[in-house]
Amino acid sequence: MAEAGYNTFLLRSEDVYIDLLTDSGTSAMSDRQWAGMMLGDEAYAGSRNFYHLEEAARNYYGYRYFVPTHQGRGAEHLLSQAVIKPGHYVPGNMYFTTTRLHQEMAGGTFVDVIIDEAHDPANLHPFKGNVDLDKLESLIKRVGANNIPYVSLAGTVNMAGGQPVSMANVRALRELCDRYGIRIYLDATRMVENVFFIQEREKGYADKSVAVILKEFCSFTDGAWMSAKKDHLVNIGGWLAVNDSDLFDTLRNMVVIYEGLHTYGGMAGRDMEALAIGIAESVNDAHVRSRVEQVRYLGDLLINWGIPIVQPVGGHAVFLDAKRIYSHLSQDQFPAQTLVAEIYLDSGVRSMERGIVSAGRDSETGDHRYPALELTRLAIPRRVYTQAHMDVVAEAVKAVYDARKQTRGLAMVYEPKYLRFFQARFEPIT
Ligand code: P70
Repeated sequence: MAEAGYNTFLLRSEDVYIDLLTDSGTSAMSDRQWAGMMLGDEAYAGSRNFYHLEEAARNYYGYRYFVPTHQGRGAEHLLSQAVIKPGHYVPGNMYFTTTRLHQEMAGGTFVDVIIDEAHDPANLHPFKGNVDLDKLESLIKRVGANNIPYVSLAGTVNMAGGQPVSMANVRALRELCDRYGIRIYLDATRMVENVFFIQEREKGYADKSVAVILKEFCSFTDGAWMSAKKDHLVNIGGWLAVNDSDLFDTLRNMVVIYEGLHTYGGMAGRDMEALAIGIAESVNDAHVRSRVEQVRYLGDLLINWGIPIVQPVGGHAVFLDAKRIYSHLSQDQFPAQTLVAEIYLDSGVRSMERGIVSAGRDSETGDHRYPALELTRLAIPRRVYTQAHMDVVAEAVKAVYDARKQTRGLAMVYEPKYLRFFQARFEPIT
């Protein structure tokens, strides 16, 4: 830990026992996906794998035009540069680190319009990812619809603890945005997991398949971007899809500058084939259920032991409430980062900070942003770990929790300019 500056991003994976740093690019590909890897058509232009991929994305998400990218942030970059102008405001249901940075670098200001319940780890609202339509409408009235290029809507909101958006909410959001002529672009990275919660919790959806609900949800939006490294069960890949043909022209032109030709966007042909197959596998109802229920299994163990976590348990990860666990530490002693380090030291389990370090500094004042949520994330890769691994993780968290009163915080001794959580270094406060 000392060598890694108390930052789990700086560890070598061979020094990790159970790796819950992220569910991104870490899922296991199926036999069918691996078979697809053998069918790579590595032509520079017009690879057959590209057409399979385009067709799969269109089939399951329903958008008209498709642009491949190397991963999610490549798509965020293109969309942000194409539609955000300096002075614009981009409302969204809580920030995501890379998403907000790309929006800011294009000259926009991100405005959080998620419902208040999302900022309270203990609140049991079934759809804590919902947009607060009153907050959004008052922003529109304050800055004018012309200064809002789009609403940045995310399925299962990562920073809120993997919390879903309801169908009722996206439908109402569409109506509001139509009244003002504002577009909605969806971060579909974990939208399949969002759909599982709609199927489970929202009236009228219990008998509909994940695939059917997904298509309905997307129909209320104007386009989407995707980090395929999550829902789509691949190690690398992403895409952007929109309904507007002029915007598509712009994006398809930009992709050749930053990612690669518009028929590969930074992916190898074999990667596109594995991704096309992964899209179809991702909407299998039994798969999604077992995935989310594994996360819930871990969460329920911790809840039963009285350990404070974000509830309801989210789709891709269990989020520990470091603010409550280390209530004796101030937020600038980095409670969530401290918890990350302690869990690793106890058991070699790797997790990730999602609190003040991740939130970064205010671009105007230069001060830390102090987010209400100070969380440690245990993200579960798909199709990788067993229930026995979850038991080991739960026991590690319990051991660290039991020793909480003796635990001291950290000081940040190195801070990079962008996305500091990836490379920052810390030392224990003595
Ligand atoms: C994670 C990963 C990536 C991600 C995401 C959402 C909702 C876009 C992206 C970007 C990886 C990560 C990224 C930044 C900080 C920590 C970890 N999330 N939207 O572990 O996609 O990584 O493919 O460029 O969750 O949550 P990509």
